[in-house]
Amino acid sequence: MTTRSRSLPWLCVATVAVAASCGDPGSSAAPSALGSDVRSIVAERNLSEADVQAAVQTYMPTGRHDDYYTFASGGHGGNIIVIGVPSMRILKYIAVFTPEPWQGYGYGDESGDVLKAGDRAGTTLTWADTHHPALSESGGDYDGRYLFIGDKANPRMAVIDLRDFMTKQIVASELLQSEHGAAFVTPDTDYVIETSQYPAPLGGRFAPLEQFDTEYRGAMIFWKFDKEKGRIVEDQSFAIELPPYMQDLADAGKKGSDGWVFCNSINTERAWGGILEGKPSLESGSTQNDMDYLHCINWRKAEQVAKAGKTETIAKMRVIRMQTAIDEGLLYLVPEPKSPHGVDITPDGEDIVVGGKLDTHCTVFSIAKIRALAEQKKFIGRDPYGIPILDFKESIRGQCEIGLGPLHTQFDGQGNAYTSVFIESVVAKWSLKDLKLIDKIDTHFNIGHLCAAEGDTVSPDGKYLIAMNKWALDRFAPVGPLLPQNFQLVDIGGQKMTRLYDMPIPLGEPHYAQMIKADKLKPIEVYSPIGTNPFHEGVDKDAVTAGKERIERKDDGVHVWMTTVRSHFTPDIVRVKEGDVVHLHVTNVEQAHDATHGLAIGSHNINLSLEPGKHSNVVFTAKRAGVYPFYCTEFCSALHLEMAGYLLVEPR
Ligand code: K7E
Ligand code: CUA
Repeated sequence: MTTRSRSLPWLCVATVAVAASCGDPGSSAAPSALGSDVRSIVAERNLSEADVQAAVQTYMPTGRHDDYYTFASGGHGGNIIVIGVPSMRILKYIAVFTPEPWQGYGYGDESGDVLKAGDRAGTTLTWADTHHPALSESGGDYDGRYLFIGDKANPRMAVIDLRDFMTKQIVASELLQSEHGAAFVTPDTDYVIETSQYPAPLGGRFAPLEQFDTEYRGAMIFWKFDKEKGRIVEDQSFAIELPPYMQDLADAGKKGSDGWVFCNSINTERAWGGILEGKPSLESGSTQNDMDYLHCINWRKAEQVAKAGKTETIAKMRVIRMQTAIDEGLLYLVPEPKSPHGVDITPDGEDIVVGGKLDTHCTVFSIAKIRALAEQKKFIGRDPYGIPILDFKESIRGQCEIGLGPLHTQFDGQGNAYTSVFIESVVAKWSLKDLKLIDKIDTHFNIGHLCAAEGDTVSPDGKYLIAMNKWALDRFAPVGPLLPQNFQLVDIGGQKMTRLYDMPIPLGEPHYAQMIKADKLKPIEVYSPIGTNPFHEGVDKDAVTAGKERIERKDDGVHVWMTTVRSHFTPDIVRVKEGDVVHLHVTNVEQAHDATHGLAIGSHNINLSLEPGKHSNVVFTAKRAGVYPFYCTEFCSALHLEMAGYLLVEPR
């Protein structure tokens, strides 16, 4: 364990206070002997000075809020975990690609339509593999308005509104069959980027593996984002066809490099396995070359090319074909050390740091050098598809010896970079200026990504870093063979890094997170005006006000306009006939902060979360005659249990 040789002045102060209070005969009921208590607790619990220091740095007294929000992907959970820093308290799970009962996400109301838009190939998906959340940016800085995340397994992109922490949109393109370089935003969130990982014929067609080189492709999708509406505009989005290498992570240029996007690739060998067919496995076939290719894409130029109509439509997506991208000078390759992984642009927008999984270095590419070579058409050759290749040595500023297996890099705004080193299980701190190693701290264990405060912006904060470790091994009480991952909070405020907190993550493998200053977010407290539908614009056309509740039979079924208020539903009896289609329009007419009601209808898989002011619409068929109690699923008042009613389905 690393210890910090800082003394604890407060202990001395407390000791003085104890001495003073003990000397006062009239103070038997006065404050307890805090100093000696703390000391005995520290001794009893066998804590070191560094442990106490870490506890004090992360402890939040009741009611005090954290300085930062961290938005971590929930991995297999298909959701997002919201974590307060430095306390590492979980504040919320945001349901994204998977139904979530408490939030009523996917249990009756319009959230089901959001989820349904993510169906692929006619299949309803109930899981996702979320990797990289991306906060919306303005001028290269997190603006606290939106959050995006993709699904590696089933290429989809989600938009989350940070006013109410709800997923508002999911778009899915059949162009890709897997993705990984997602989500990444351009510095003003004009586009949200989603890049394929495992090549496949574009658009979901079949082609045999023997036609891998000619028929299989990668692609980078630029989802157009409308910041005012808070939605992706599908018909203004476009894609660029890429060669059948395995494109990996991506990052968008900023400041001087705004307009460019950079993407790693692995498997430039174009291996596709075949262990039982006498071919080398993918892992060996894909690691033959000494260099893979960094893809450099001029997206501003690409946007113009797409606008000029030089595209082909595949699976409803406008695609700039590879030859067009070459002819228009918007796609270049630069060799990068074998099996790269992280690609991270420095806060000044001048360099790209690439980590090589099978290398010991971080390679620092100079974007100015890359652009100059591209402009001068100084190519060392072309790949099998005719894409120009720039010279490696002439593209880089240098390399920093890091350790075994450098992956991802974050920044602190003080000119330092922090790189996760997977095989060595450390975070390495190094200087961007002279590319020299400064410090290393152990992680437990096998760190993947790391996330620094405002670490992907033009002005990182430093202060905190979270090491997102894959393995937890002995860190927590055993829970059987499947272990949680381990987030470790690290203090990066000083010259040397110190570890502050271990947090188990028990719902999936998170991969990446972003940390934003808490005061940048302005979440709403209630939906206002009353009747707001979070999935539509403004007040719902079927919003109900007190006194206007009613039940009407119409051509399309039975419509119920209902209100909720502590502690009753109006109406509280709903009579329908077996086989009726029931349209529920429910408004929570409360405006008191936290006065949330639920509406559960047994045996119908319906559970709504009705936050104050919210309106929800539900359509269901009363398939079976019977008596179904419905009730409120949030403990909203002393008479919450009495907040109930009956759905009576009369036999035909
Ligand atoms: Cu390194 Cu998906 Cu960003 Cu995992 S990826 S660690
Ligand atoms: Cu409303 Cu419980």
